[in-house]
Amino acid sequence: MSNVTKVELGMPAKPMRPANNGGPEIAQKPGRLVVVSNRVADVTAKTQTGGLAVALGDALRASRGLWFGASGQTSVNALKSPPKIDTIGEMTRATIDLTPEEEEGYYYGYSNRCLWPAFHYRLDLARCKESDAEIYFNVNARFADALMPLLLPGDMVWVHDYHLIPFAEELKRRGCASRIGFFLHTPFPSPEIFAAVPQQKRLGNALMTYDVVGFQTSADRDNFARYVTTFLDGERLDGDRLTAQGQTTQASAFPIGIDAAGFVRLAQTESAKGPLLPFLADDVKTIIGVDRLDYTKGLPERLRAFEKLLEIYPQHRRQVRLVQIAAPTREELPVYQEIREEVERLVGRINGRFGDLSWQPVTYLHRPVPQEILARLYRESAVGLVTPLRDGMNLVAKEYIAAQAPEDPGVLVLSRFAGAAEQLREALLINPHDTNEMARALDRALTMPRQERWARHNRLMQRIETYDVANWRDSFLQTFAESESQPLNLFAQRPGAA
Ligand code: ADQ
Repeated sequence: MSNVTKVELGMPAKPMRPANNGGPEIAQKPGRLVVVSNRVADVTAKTQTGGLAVALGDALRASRGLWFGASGQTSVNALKSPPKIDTIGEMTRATIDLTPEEEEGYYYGYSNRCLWPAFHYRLDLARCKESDAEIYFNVNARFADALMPLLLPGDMVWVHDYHLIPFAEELKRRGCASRIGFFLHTPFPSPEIFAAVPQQKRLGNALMTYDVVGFQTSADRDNFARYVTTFLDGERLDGDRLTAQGQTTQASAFPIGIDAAGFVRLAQTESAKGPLLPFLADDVKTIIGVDRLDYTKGLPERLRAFEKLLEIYPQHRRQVRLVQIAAPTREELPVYQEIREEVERLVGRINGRFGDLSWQPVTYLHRPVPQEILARLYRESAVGLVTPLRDGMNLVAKEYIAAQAPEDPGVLVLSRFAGAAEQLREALLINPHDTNEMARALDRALTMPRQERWARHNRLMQRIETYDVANWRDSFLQTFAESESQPLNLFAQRPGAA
């Protein structure tokens, strides 16, 4: 089962190189890597926790590259201020501040009130205001103005995520001849959903100006291809190439992974320290959930499924607990305040309904938790419960698998609507909208014989180790290195473009 074919996953049947056994391949390629993302990871932090930040940081150091993005600070003078440039060892970091109006319109407004919900199939929550869209396109143009003087011939510019869809078009409009690639960390929704975004043509055409466009899954890539053929009058060429409006791009799936070997080491080291908390030392089995507190993550659905488990399988009462770690996120937006209230109301209801003086069914923490603690919690938990309504990939599912003790592993219960479900087929796959199905899957996970747990975990682990974060990076960079920079077709119909 570890041989995942190209047809199934839209990625090479063999990994680009064995996992985690050498430096990034970019080291042998000419030209610098330039990473562009909304926020720049703190590459000076003594302990880097994000696998993504470490993987990109390694590639940037190997090519003496540059990481460019917003600083996370706002300033009323931002429009007049040049980028702040720091040299950090062998790489450079360049950041710019946003004005408060830009942060509101570009980040909270268009990116997180329009694109984030729309890409997660939540058109009911999508507020795509034209005034926010203008600020979004203008911030992308300003980012391009700031980056242009810092680019060198031969650079490969790798742009990340939905905040920066128009970035390649803006760079090329300014005469940039570098190859420019894009990776979307969220799902790409079905064409009918994407076409409901008022600025869809402008965004779709902008994506076509990239030389490579990467998606998390083959389903996302196929959605984009269908959008291009149906709504942009484009064509699907051989391989993964698409053409529309005089632009041709390579659109492929590159499923993101974790630093699997690093996570295994972390979980092993931490587990040697004994039970994390006294309450985890008892015989009660733990179901663990770890998420940003986002409405896409299916937290109310998860809590209702746990409640249903206690309701229809009374034998699990006092024998199981749910530990839910929910990190605060985008709290300025009212919809995030509402989801928090709903989650906290459900936690209170379940604890009030089923708990007693010696057993609390749900332990809920509304804060981020350090990775070493997470690794230990995963390892001590009999079930990892990952129930997004939609998710680009979901790295928590992969971290849970990596943290298990191989001889006595826990069971992953995973939403079919997480990108990770395309790869992690030996998890118990569930529909997060079906409370009864989830409750049954939880019962099955809690009572699964050790031999079956072992067999499932073994296969999942092989896949996670093979398709780790370094493999994701190197696969993308290899495709990117083989691509050619396509010039901007200035005669194309570009709705809304200046
Ligand atoms: P996210 O939506 O943030 O990322 P996810 O992949 O689940 O989602 O998590 C990213 C990281 O955050 C994981 O390493 C996880 O451990 C950490 N994390 C989550 N909750 C935490 C908590 N309470 N405390 C501490 N750490 C926590 C977006 C997309 C995903 C995609 C990633 C990477 O939405 O679908 O998998 O990018 O491409």
